[in-house]
Amino acid sequence: MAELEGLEFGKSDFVLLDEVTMEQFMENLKLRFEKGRIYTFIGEVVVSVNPYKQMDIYGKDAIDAYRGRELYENPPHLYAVADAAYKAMKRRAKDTCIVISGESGAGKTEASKYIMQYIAAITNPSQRAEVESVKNVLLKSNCVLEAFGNAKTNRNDNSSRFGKYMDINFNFNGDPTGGHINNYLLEKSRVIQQQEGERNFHSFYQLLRGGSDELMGSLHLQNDPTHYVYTRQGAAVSTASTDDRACHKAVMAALKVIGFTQEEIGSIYKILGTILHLGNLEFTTDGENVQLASEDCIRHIADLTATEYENVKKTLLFRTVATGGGEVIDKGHSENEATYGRDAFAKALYERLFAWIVSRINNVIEVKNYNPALHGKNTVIGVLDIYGFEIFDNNSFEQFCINYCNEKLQQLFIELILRQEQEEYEREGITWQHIDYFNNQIIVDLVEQPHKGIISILDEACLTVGKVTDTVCLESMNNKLGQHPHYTSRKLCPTDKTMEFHRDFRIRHYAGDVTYSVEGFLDKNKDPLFQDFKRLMYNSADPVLKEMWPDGKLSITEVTKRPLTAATLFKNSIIALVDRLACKEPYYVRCIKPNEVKSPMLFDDARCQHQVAYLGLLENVRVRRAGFAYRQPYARFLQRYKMTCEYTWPNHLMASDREAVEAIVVQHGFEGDVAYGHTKLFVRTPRSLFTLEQERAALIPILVLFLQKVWRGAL
Ligand code: AD9
Ligand code: MG
Repeated sequence: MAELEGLEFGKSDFVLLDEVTMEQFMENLKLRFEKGRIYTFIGEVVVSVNPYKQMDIYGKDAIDAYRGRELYENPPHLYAVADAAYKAMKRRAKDTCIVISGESGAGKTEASKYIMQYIAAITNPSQRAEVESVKNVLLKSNCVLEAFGNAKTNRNDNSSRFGKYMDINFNFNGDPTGGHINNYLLEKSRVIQQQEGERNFHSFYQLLRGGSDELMGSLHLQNDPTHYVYTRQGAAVSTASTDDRACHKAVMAALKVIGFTQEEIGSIYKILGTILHLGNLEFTTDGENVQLASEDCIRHIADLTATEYENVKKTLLFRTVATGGGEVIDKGHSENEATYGRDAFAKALYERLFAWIVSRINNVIEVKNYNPALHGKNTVIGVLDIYGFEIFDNNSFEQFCINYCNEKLQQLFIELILRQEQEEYEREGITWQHIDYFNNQIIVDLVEQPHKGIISILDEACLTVGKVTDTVCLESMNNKLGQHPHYTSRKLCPTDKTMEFHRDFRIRHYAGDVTYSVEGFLDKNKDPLFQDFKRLMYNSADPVLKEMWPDGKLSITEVTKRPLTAATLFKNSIIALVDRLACKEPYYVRCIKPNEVKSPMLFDDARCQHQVAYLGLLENVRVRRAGFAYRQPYARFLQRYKMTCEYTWPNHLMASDREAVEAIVVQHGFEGDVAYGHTKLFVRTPRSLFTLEQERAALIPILVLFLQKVWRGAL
């Protein structure tokens, strides 16, 4: 058994605190952080504090120490949760999931990578080639998805700008056979615009810094991110913590390992090049007609997208519209429309590229030729790493969606850990002291309720014919939601002498108050792209590009006028995600960000306490302490442990299974550690069960020997 930590490192499980108070919780968390103990349990939940420095705790020795062990045998670690999820999946054929939550920069993505590395390390001991290849692709996919889906923000140099849920499939041996990645709402507005101090997606800088002369020449690009409008707006083209050039090499190599062909890799870079050229394209106007300031960019775009120069030019300056009489005409853009169209096109190109990369990876890792009748049940471990709760200086539609998603996940946590636990005790008739916790369902409803919620109001405004502006929509929200306890309307009239208009609303989220600027909400929700761009791409001679734009086949008269809005699509995907998680056995990692300045030394008490409070960790400890770590129906418990007790082996003569279970408990002397429910036995500490497990394990070989002798007739 690995050595457990001494008391100088604080309590390794918050359940062991003398008293469950915020002071004690924080004292323990801080002590452990300062002593380099970044993980602490709350029962099976791991609380993690971002160390902001490399820790020597993830090597082979650590993996060996955690492999196959019970949770409480080792100090708290991500590996302990990963192993618990894996064991439950393997021993009990249960689908499990590991939900990693916490705010931006708290360490979710790093945690998800360590968990995947652990699972990869402990599986496939016989090194079967096909399993190794699946593992390799699963691990390499992180590198590619981070390059295309992560960016430097003011909160995190490597912030995930998309949500990721990955299912890893296992065969009956417990070896990975494949997987599937679901991606959620990529923050595509970043392609065209970045706040001060932030960057576009890493992929652009990696290409511009790491691309060979030959590649750059073929893309008509210069090795300089400050040359491109789309990569220089945040005035932060470099980050201290990333080497773009080295990452470019690593991504190229990863793409090859995953199985992207040379042609496909070429197309990926051509699309990035196209986007950069689009950003540098300027329009001028003589008051009537819109012109291109320079045509060089068009030539490059036509070359990179394998389309005709004239078609590119026309698509950027005109759009096809169907008149009332069914006639189709070309209508010239205004300068604003042309700029808007260009940006929308750039965003859509990137979004589709990202979705296509994910789907290509999914094609490779999809479980093939799996026959449950032949191979046994295919089980799954899901790993969720999704953007954390965000409060920026300027919060827009993206933050609204991200924070809504975090509300949903908090709701799931409450549902599974807090509420279900309490309900089960009540159902089983176990004495139980009710624990109060804040149920955030009310905020979830504020956002998603049909007809009344914010998303519905937004959608209604988007579908209204005529010119509904963001401010009109805001007014409608204020009217309908002004009385809601978690919504604050800010009056639309000038509030002071500066004649400033409030164009924002505030939501009191479970994790804090966020003020959202409504500007751009409707547009981002409608997310329109002129059909002409889709047609242009569909008619590309580049098969990869063409594949990404199947809807470009439709002519203007065939296009569905009212596709689902971005918020509704997102809402539907998050509801589906929660359903998916809810039917699995959940394991939780709750990440905490110790300070705002990425320092390995600083434990900002107020910031940490705020996170502990909103993550509901104290309530979690209370429920856990009042509760029981294990529970099993009497019959199952008996079946497993009857061999450890003389009154129950091989069969008992008692009136009920419950009485037989009592006999086992009494014989092993842990009566004080259990409670008897109507249908189940509840065990407070895992250690009692562990004693039983050990005894059972010791008895099995003796029993096998005994049975062999019986069969041979020796007895
Ligand atoms: V966001 O919601 O995607 O913006 P995350 O994913 O929660 O956020 P991330 O895992 O990216 O945060 O961690 C931020 C940074 O903290 C990393 O880039 C590392 O520099 C640092 N970090 C996080 N966890 C660890 C760790 N276990 N060891 C060392 C870490 N450094
Ligand atoms: Mg992340």
